Amino acid sequence: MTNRKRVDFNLYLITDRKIVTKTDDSSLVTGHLLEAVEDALKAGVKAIQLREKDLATRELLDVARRMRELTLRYGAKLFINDRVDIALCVHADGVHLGQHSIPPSAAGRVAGKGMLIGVSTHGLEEADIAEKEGADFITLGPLFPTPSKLRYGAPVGTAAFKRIKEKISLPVFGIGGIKRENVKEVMSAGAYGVALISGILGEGNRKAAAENYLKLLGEQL
Ligand code: TZP
Repeated sequence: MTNRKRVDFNLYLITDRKIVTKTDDSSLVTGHLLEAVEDALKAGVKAIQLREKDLATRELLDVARRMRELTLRYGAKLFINDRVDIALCVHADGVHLGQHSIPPSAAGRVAGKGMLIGVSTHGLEEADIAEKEGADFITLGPLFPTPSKLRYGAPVGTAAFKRIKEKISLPVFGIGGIKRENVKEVMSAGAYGVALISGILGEGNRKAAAENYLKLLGEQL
């Protein structure tokens, strides 16, 4: 089966519980995050990445289990950021690796062929390595300025797509500062899809926002 067949989504929603809820009460945080993700699933989003990097392992496992139940109910794929062990425990569809995670080749050995492997990249060199090491898809960015520039680095701009598309054949998702207004530019630059957090989870009406992105992406096919 080719990569393109397995990566059967073009909108990739990444979680950040801190933009969903302002509460510090940890017993409420998980509920708020699940509710927010469910709004997106109701709109038809088919891929979620659980990315809650600062949660303790037990808490992360608990959220991951509940996120697995939820995504299965809506027929959506679940990816776990960085933690192959958690991904395996909850029977996630995939793992999403960063540049400091174990490399895709090692993740593949642990997780087996069934698990999809996504990798975050910031440019051609990292994209090339990710492909050679067995990634199934990559994210590229930040493309545009994001609220937390320090955390994600300087924007690489959509011009980076051209160089990457010439060299590698993996599906590439644009990430970082994706808004309704720039989806067309990103897709025209050669993206397979878009990955985002605040464009959906930071909106008042999350379901409507997700529907809007799906519609925009449908128009780009
Ligand atoms: N990796 C690169 S930019 C980014 C990540 C996780 C954050 C994307 O957040 P937003 O709100 O969609 O710009």
